[in-house]
Amino acid sequence: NVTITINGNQYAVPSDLTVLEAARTVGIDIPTLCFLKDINEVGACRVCVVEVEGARALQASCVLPVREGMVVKTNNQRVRNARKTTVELILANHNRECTTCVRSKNCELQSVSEELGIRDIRYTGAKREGKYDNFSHSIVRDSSKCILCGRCVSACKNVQGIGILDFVNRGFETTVGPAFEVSMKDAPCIYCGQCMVVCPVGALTEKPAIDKVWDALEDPKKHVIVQSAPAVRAALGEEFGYPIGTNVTGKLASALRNLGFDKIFDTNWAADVTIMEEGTELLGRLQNGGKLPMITSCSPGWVRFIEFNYPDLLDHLSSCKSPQNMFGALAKSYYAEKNNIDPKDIFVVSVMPCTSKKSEIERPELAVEGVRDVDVSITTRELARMIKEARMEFDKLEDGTFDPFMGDYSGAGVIFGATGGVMEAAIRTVADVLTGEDLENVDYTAVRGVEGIKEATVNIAGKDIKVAVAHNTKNAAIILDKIRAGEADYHFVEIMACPGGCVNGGGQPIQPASVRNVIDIRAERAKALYSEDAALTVRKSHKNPEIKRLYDEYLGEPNSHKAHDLLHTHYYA
Ligand code: HC1
Ligand code: SF4
Repeated sequence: NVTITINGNQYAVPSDLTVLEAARTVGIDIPTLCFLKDINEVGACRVCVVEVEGARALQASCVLPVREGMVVKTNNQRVRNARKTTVELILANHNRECTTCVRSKNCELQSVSEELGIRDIRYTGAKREGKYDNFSHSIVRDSSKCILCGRCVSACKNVQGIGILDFVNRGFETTVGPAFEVSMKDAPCIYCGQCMVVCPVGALTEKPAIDKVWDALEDPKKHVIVQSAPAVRAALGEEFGYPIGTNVTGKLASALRNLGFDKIFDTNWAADVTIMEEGTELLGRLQNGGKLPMITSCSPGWVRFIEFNYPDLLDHLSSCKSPQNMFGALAKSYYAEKNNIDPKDIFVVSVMPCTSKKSEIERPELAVEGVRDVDVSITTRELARMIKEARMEFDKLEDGTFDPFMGDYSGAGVIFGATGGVMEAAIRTVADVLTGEDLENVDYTAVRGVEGIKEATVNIAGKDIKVAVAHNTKNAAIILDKIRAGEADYHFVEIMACPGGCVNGGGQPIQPASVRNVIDIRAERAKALYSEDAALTVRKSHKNPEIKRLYDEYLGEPNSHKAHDLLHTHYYA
């Protein structure tokens, strides 16, 4: 410990803290804008300045280590004025269309201005001209709102190991964007959206698609079906004041029903289908000397990453479409046929924790005989906006259920949304198939948790199956380098593009730095899924009666000819 004086009072604090952290441990908050723990610790915005005895200039507290005997003032006139000046200068150069900004009420610049009591802006002058780029299917970049905090740059470069975004131009013209400010559509961006969820303002947002959903719901000719992804229910509640990690499956179903969809189905159901197809593909590769390790293909950001960066390894990817697209393909074939509806009249909406899914649905090779699988994909955040627009009181909704036929799911389908979940779900089924038994233990905890890379050996029917799980693309690259070098002896690998898997996807509710700095939102949201899994009676995909029916009455066997036509795909180098 060291002794430090903050605002005239002495405290003993751990010696490895910064002044910012030390102050917070004793109940004194210092405002920040650019700081994001472990991701962006650069002291760039200077909103967190403090006065330190003996130092002439004010110091950025987020990067200033505590020292024995240090005397700090966090709240005198000089400090307050400096912070106000800094924020006013940012505001003077900011496109302040707050009332119509998608981040209004969830904007850290807005909060900090309010907390500092800024009522007018003393600076006027030229504003940097902004670039507005909405050409991709996933991301909108509006540099007129960028405050140059660098969080997105760090998330893309240091967390994801990609580096699409960086500071470009100089001086007054400095901005953040892809090299040469090309469109995000033309950069090798994987659309993971990890830059968006750390953006404190409205400079990076998802490409909105709500209007297309409202239009479809109004169209009497359309039969509108909604599916929602496993991870949505683990985070949607945050938009309505629930604590992080609350599972809101029942309210989600009721909200979707109130919005007027014709059928409320579940991507979890399609996750069970994926396990049948992918598990069978794995068994086939193991038995017939196919390409190993086989790697999961459900995370579209991850698929883009391998296509851009490791095209020589594409034959390791499972040929399975993602659950999102399997669902769409089956809605427009199996469901259409059983209910005598023309597939052309069916409109499939997906609610996803993901921004890359918006681009995935546009991949032409995923269409079946010219009919696309999914018509519109919206994020968890966009669904929350629809619920608010419809003026539902979310917390007062009764717990509802999804519709039968494509809405019942196993616990295996639920855990897809957390890193390691697809692997665990697959092992549950593969183990039963290989042993010919109904194994009682279904908890493969070695592949759970937020460690970057997890490895395990599972002994099934006397055979050792070696597996690995990686989340975020920086960790994915480590595994791929091993495979490329011939140093990996895994049989099966799960990769998710986002840190923590889909629960922390780029389309999930945005938590400010003040929350992200103290709570591991990945772990909390994952718990919401593992507890739902544990509470279900059916926890293996192949035991789901609706899945048995799908194969008995429609597809025949997993990996059958029909299954291949509808549920499998190929990739591009
Ligand atoms: Fe995911 Fe998946 S788990 S990719 O994270 O395989 O987005 O939730 O829907 O498709 O099921 C996302 C989540 C999601 C697919 C499934
Ligand atoms: Fe980087 Fe992902 Fe953002 Fe693209 S979407 S710029 S890859 S963080």
